[in-house]
Amino acid sequence: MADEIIAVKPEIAAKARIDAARREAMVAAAASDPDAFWRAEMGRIAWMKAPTKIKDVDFGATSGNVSIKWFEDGVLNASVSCLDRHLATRGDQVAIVWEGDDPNSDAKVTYRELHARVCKLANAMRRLGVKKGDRVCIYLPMIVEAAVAMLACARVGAVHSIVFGGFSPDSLASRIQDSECTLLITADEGRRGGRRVPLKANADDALLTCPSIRHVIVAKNTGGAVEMMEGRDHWWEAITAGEGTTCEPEPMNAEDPLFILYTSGSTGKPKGVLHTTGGYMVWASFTHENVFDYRDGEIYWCTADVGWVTGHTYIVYGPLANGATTLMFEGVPSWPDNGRFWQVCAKHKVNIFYTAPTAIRALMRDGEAPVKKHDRSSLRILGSVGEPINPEAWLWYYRVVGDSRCPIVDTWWQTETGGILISPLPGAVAQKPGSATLPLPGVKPALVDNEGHILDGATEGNLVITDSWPGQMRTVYGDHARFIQTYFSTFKGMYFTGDGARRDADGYYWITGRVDDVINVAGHRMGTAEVESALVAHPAVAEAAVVGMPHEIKGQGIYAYVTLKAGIEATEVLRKELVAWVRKEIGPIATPDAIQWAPGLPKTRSGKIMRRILRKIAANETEGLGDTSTLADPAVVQELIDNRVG
Ligand code: 6R9
Repeated sequence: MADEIIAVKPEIAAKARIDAARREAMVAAAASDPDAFWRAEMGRIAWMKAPTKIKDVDFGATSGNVSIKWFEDGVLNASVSCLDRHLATRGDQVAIVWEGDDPNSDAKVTYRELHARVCKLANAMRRLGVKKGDRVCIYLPMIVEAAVAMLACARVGAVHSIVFGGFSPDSLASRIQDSECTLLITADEGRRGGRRVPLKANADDALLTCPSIRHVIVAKNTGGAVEMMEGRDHWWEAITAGEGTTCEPEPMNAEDPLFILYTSGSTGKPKGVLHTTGGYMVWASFTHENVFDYRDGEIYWCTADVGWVTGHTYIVYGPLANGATTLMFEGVPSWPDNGRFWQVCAKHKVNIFYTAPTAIRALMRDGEAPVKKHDRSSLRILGSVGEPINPEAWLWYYRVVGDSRCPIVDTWWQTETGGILISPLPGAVAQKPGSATLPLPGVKPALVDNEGHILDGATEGNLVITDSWPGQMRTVYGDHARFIQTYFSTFKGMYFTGDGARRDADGYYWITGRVDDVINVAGHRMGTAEVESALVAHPAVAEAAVVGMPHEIKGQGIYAYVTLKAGIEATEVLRKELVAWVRKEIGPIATPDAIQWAPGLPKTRSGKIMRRILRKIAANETEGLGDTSTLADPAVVQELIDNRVG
């Protein structure tokens, strides 16, 4: 069956920033003279000293070392691009619309107010001794203070490391320790779906093992009771009260770090993905403006949390660099009822709406009525991110949410890429439901076989990017060897994404999902190794193997095979205890969906667990298990099939 094609409507192309001809011209310009192309694009952000050098990149094909530099002699401060330069032209324009978890609470913050709040906090941070290059951990809910804290870090040249508010004290502690943060910014409590999240209490737990932290700034959000440690903990209100509303921005080199964000990989602990200032800001601005076809005065809403990269680039840095009005939502799609997203769209007259497939699939279950109840006539562009969107969910999003009027941009990218790399441009590229379509101008994807040979034409393979783009990550914080090993050693001289993809005869990319041991649960990345190490830390567990399994709403669920220590009885009580244990160790997003007791795991004679087999059993695809001849003990497989759970 031919894929459905949704052509660009002429009225959309006519008004779009980029139509098909313009896109083609951009692709050609970026290919023929990349330096000239990016020299022109770098003007979209504010520089204290404009760069003269554009690109200096080595993917290590022959040198074995990887070095990525963009705009390397430029000087800037990211907060100036997001705030100061807008004051003269749009000081009274709303920068952030905040919508609370509680439908009766909201707030609007203008560019002028945001600038003042950022400066006050930045001044307080300097007074506490925070200097350029210091690492600051941010563990906040979706409140305006999160954006203020990020920009205040940028103001003083500190490197922020945001930890998602749903992570456990242990997960928070290991991230603080890895980058030796000296300041933590948190809140008393968060709110989500009518419940409270004890952020300060979690932070207190974490800080028992974090000697690098000298100060904690606590925003009052719910007013819930918290303990404050004399000398270490400061209320945000109090510490910023006497500070002035201007603050000298720290001059930063384009290649000075802007932030670290921890993300899961196939092995070991989460890695600190490091982004630098100049290239990241150019990429955030370029992609936000062009992919969403952003127009002055529009209300733009990305439903992500600032704890993930999507929140960094497409709630804060991209929209604010472009002088947009960005909506920040504290709540969840299902509370107080499953029409919340559309109620917020109607209330704030949202023009551009960007969410994740898992949310769409969950809302689809409830039918059209909760959507139709609310006025969505303000919507112009819809976006999707985080995982592959199945054509059925795509079409529901298109027809029901967008009334078949609004183009959908299915944006493929990663924490590592800083911003979108593969996506339709709404006025230029015909959409196919389920495909992220074509690379943005200046992006060079390719598909390679397992030996690294580049494959041509319509084909399927491992997705690599063969040349750099300004928003690319520069290193793994504190471990450049791991950076090279993870991303540039599988296929020499190319950036390996960890994803597999198909390319059709029109050159469209269809991302098929991770080809490594990373699972994508409701758009959140989880390393199977992380969940395994949490499980084996439990005293009853001898061994564990974790794989992803298909899940109707979340895309993938977590399926764990657990071998208990000798003499320990496999009970329902213990199963529940292990589920709660993993939640406590990592956080609720790592909750196992199924735990199967496994007296033995399928291993090769050299002792390697054969995950391919475990994935098939979890997916209930036990017909063609493939070659099992290398197994040390083939009988275990039948045992596991017979006792599959779910
Ligand atoms: C931005 C973000 C990255 C992984 C990535 C891929 C999956 C993201 C996608 C998509 C298919 C899309 N992914 N967007 N798969 N279509 N439009 O999600 O970053 O959390 O680092 O996850 O998510 O597997 O490799 P991150």
